[in-house]
Amino acid sequence: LKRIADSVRTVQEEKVPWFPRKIRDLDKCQLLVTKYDPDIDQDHPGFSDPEYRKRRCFIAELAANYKEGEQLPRVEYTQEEVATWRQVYQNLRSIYPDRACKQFLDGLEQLERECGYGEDSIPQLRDVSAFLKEKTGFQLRPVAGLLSARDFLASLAFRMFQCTQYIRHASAPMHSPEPDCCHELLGHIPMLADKEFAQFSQEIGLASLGASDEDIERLSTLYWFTVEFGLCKQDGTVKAYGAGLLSSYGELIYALSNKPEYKPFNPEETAVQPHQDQTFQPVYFVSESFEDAKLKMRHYSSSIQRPFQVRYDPFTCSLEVLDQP
Ligand code: TIH
Ligand code: FE2
Repeated sequence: LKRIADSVRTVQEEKVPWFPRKIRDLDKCQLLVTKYDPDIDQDHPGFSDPEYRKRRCFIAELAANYKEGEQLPRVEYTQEEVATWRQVYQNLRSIYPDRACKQFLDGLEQLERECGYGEDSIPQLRDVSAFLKEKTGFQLRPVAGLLSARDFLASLAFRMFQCTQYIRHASAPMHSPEPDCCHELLGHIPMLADKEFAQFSQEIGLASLGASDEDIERLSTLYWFTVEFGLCKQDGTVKAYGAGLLSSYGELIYALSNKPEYKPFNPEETAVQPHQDQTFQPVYFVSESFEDAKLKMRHYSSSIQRPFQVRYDPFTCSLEVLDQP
């Protein structure tokens, strides 16, 4: 009888994709997606700029060689890179007060006061990671480019956020089809300094561990329309909380104009909304509030079928995997 039970169990375990159980395992969560590569993609603004491509390779190397527990690499940014940052910062900073949600503005003000944020220099991941760790327990690690959804989401389960460190090409500061340090530092970091949002992010990560490819696809679509492109109501008006909006001057203006379509955030529907990442989104999802988005997402996540449960142990920064009775 025991042998039969064991074999049933093995069959079941084989169906569960590998997932990280401790923070060190994130060294194995580095599968990149080659998309918008300045070395391959002719439409990339850096394609015909060999200097830019060389620089990108250098910064990608730093990330590729990084191992958990090491100090985060510092990058000495060039004057041209800082000039791009300055332009992005100045333009966005001037429109945040009317368009960004409260949590974002609060986080950004703290970063400006306590972490050296400003238009004159590009913040270093090492300093930002230390800041976030104190605020919400989130930490950063460098990543060489666009990560696969499964690896990216898995790291969130450990309150680890994988950040690119190179900057967008100087010729296209107002919108980038791929993540860069402007997107990470201006779009994501201020939100990750908010406790409730940090919890929301970690919960998406926990729901993704060992999930089927289909469930990963749905979760990453939910992530896309919330963490990246989410809007929410605050004091009777619609504000942005999505990082893809908060790091793109062009799309932040567009998203809060009367041009795009708005739909109410509802995970079952949002999870299957087709989307693209080349240009502005045609549709955005609006949450009633953060609290509402969090509760709806939690309800959705609990409906995902997995033959085990996971619990994050903050003392050891590792996962406990519990078999369902
Ligand atoms: N479009 C964003 C920007 O211009 O900063 C970057 C990205 C958001 C989501 C994917 S890439
Ligand atoms: Fe992002």
